[in-house]
Amino acid sequence: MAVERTLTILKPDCVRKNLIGEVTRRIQEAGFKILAMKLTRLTKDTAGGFYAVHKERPFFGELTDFMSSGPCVPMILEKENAVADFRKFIGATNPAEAAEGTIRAEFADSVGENIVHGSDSVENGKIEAAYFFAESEVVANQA
Ligand code: 3AN
Repeated sequence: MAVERTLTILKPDCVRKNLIGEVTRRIQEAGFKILAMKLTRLTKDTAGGFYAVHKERPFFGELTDFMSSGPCVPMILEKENAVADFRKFIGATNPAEAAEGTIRAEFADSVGENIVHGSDSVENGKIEAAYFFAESEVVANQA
């Protein structure tokens, strides 16, 4: 299996619930290496840019309001098979359908406020990582 990178965001609900530490601990314990992370706050416009593929969806306004409602913590993660493994680790988009023991099953309130984002492909992960981080902020060599 190939070593991949994925982009996660600990969303504003994760930050509001004081879960930055707990979720980060679980991410590391599951074997994901953090190559970059920061606390930042999206505006409605920058949230709209990040979720541009969902622009025509009925929940776009709700999604961008929520994602700009407070600080969030984007991270670039690295691991073998990172994209699929991270999506498995966080669980289904709708927490009611998320498998037991996953981040969303345990901590998320709704399909809109679901604690974490995870890239859906290596390709999109690259685009999403570049949305938050300059190359100089990515600590690839941790030896
Ligand atoms: P995922 O983040 O699990 O890949 P997507 O790509 O289907 O899910 O949706 C992007 C984001 O849009 C989700 N993280 C979720 O917070 C939000 N979202 C998806 N469906 C809805 C919905 N029906 N109502 C509100 N927000 C939604």
